[in-house]
Amino acid sequence: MKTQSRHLIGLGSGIAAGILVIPVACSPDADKGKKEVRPMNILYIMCDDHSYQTISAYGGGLMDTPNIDRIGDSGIVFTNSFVANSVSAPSRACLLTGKHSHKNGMTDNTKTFDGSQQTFSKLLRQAGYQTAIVGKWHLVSEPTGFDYWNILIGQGEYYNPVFIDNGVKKTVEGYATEVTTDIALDWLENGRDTTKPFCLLLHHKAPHRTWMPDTADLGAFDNADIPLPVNFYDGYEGRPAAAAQEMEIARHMDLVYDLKMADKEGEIHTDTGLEDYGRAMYNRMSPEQKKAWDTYYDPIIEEFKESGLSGKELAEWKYRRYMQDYMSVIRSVDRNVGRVIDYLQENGLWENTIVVYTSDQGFYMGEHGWFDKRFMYEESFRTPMLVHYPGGYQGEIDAFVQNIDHAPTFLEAAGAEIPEDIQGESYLSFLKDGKEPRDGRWREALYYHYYEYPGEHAVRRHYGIRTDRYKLIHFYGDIDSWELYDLKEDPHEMNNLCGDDGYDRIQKKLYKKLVGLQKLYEDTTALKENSR
Ligand code: SGN
Ligand code: CA
Repeated sequence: MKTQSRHLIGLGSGIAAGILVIPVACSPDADKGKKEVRPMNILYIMCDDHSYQTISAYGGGLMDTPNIDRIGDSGIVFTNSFVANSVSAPSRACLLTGKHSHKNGMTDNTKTFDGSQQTFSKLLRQAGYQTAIVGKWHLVSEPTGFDYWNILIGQGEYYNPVFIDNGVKKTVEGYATEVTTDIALDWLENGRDTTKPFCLLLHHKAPHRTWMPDTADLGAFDNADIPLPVNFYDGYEGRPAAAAQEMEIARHMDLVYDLKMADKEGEIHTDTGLEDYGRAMYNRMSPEQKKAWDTYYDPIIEEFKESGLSGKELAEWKYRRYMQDYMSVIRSVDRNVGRVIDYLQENGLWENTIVVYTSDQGFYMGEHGWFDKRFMYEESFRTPMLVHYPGGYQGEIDAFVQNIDHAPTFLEAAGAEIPEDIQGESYLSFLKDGKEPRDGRWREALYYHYYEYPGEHAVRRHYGIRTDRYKLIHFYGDIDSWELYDLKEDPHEMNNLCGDDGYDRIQKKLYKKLVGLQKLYEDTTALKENSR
């Protein structure tokens, strides 16, 4: 493991275990020199489906995200951040519990989260924090362990979304990313108890499907250079599960629903069953919102109708429109992250608040010809993760971190005990001084397990292990196949090396490690599937 330092800034002597030592302003003479010890606040910003490819701090070159980058500029850009199960509700359960899906019970999006179990928000509360969650929740059961919650229903809506404000439903006029930010800022300004440290989870619905931009951002990427990924035309040779998915831009992305071609004449029809939903989401808009929307999309719809595109031309047109919409949605996310950072800075909170920016999983930006996520392949397994830790390390960290690590990190930062049954590891030491936690015995391999099949997009159940160079995956169920990748030679994961004589020794070694992790995490389902 190597870390790459941009520059190490002086560590204040008061920074220890995430505890900020603030000199007491008006203390009586007898107390002179005494310090008030107060844990840092925590602001965890998580977007839904935000790919690292569309964050400029990760150097993707697709677009600029100056505000998200501010978090990394003053702190750490984690270049190897991953999830344990690349789909929303499971990812959120991993975050809250610090445990893999088989331990927290939330294995897929169809389950209901058991809110009676241990979560870091409950433990932070016991440690004296005020806790809040605003935005996408997606765990079906009511939030527990939060002093304040104001959440979207299910996936939520982009326009005029309905929130459940501590149990009461309210439709809020406006665009989801703006509105969610407004609610969070209002809580910071008026709702929180300033005598306590806070932990606020700010969960945006954006940029989830169907990537509806704010009217303010329509057309922002009309002239952008959006190159086709090198493996856009993947034929999936040697990868039966990849061949069997239903998330191809060319074949499964709906013209009306996903690409907003809901023409007023009703002449464009699609056969995915999603057309009506596409028209319904437009109908949620106010007359002013519709006007701005139509001004932008109507000419595109007309041009599309006249073009008569088909085959590769149509696939590439779809890809480009998808990316333009997706990036326009991110533009609003970035602007709103900027509003939050400004608020913290203007109110003296930036110096005592840990700020995390991440996503519930990664997303395909046309790699392998796909949108969506779920696979253990790099683009959906990885997430962006940028962390500002006041007075802490500044630079890039390339050690493996995973979403089960946030819970123990926040607990350690709060000075609270980390329960034995938490499976993640605290990355606090990286934040403080860039050093590997556990005296250099940090994890060398990651474990992953995805369960949602049969299900939307038809991605088969699979589990696997990733080391710094290799990845071994086992798809199981109606497709039973092992895949092995050499990420150094084949970063796009096109060449399944399973069964290749030259890699026999490596495969055996990885398999042994995989079993070791399954035993460590007690994933009995996977252990049984290994030899079935
Ligand atoms: C919705 C989407 C899917 C997406 C899942 C899960 N379909 O069902 O494309 O994979 O959410 O996403 S949609 O027709 O409703 O848009 S997740 O991020 O919440 O896990
Ligand atoms: Ca998601």
